[in-house]
Amino acid sequence: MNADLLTALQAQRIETPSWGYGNSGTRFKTFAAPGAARDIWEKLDDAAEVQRLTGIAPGVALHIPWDEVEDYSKLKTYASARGLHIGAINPNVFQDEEYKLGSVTNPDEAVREQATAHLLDCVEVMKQTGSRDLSLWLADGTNYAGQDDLRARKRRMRAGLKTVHDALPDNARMLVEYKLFEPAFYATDLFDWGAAYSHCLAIGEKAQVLVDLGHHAQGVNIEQIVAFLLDEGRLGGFHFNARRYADDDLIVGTTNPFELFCIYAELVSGANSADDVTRRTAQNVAYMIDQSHNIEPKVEAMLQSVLNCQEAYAAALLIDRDLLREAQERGDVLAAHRVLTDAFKSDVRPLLRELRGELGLPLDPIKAHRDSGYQARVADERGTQTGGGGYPVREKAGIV
Ligand code: LRH
Ligand code: MN
Repeated sequence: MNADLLTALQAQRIETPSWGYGNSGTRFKTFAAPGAARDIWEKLDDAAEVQRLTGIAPGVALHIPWDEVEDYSKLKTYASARGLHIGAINPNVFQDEEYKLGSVTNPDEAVREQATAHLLDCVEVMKQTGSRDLSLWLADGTNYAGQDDLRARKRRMRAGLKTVHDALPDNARMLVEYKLFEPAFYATDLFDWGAAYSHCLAIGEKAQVLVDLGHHAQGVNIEQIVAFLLDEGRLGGFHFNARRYADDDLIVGTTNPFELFCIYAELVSGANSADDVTRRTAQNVAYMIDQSHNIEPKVEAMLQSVLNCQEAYAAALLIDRDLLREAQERGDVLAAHRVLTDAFKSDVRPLLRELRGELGLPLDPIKAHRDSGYQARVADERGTQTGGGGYPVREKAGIV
């Protein structure tokens, strides 16, 4: 295998989300999965299984307070004992009653202070876990025209983000995640890449944009947003998942594998750029998965997700960049397009088996996971925790 290819594939890193290992669902139902992780310790055990089988997923993102513990240094030790490290810290200012009308954008100053205090608490958690990234998604928005002053909310947002930005330790970053809608259904305060980007420019160098693949309107060209933000030096990271309709949070690469390939193609192009800012930005992108596995076995779903990212990256690395540039420069539209589709259509699985062989990893991680009996063992040890979520069943809701 060509040395550069081997080096690039060995250096690939995909961070898995703690919340992807636990029970999760929709507003209709959360089905209880046998052996689903019940707390952060079991979520780290499951992440260790994914890392054992892939070698490219040592980072685990936390969500606070879902993963809150007394002693984060104990959590850090528990993770490193399993070949893992604690990755991005995700605050949560979207579940407390006070946040109905917003968190840092709330008309009520006391609520804004409460939200900012939680975000600053998460900065303290970063210091204890040694995390580089504070990953911020804010559900803030409105449901009806006139409900609140949209420009006033924009200014409150910027002030809140600025306060947190300025509290970040050196070498830390805040990743600003945008989303078109849900749970707000009229206006979301961080509604698209442009809103996130302009806030990042205004609040400081440590602020970068996070692209969640499920947070765009239908038909949006996500790889173009990626190329733009890379070239601006403001692409901080991804929440990888897949969707057909809205924020479906399905396994990455399952609904539109060509889109995932094109995103990786822009990242490989950025990493090979002669422009220092673009190249450094590409080399510092945080690749994170953000999914909810409502019907799939959680660990195998996460494993499949990491492998889908590995395959998309491997194919993007096979793009003949000189041939592509030549065709682009002479305006040979279809020849240029075929350079990309030839790489996309190449079967990278033999190459990845060779890579795993060289790294002493199982050649077929899914088969190795199934043969390991891991799922049956944790189902036996952990049992089945009652699912939740969804509308109260008719009786309890007193609906006759
Ligand atoms: C919001 C989101 C955000 C997370 C949540 C679990 O839709 O993508 O990144 O906090 O999912
Ligand atoms: Mn997300």
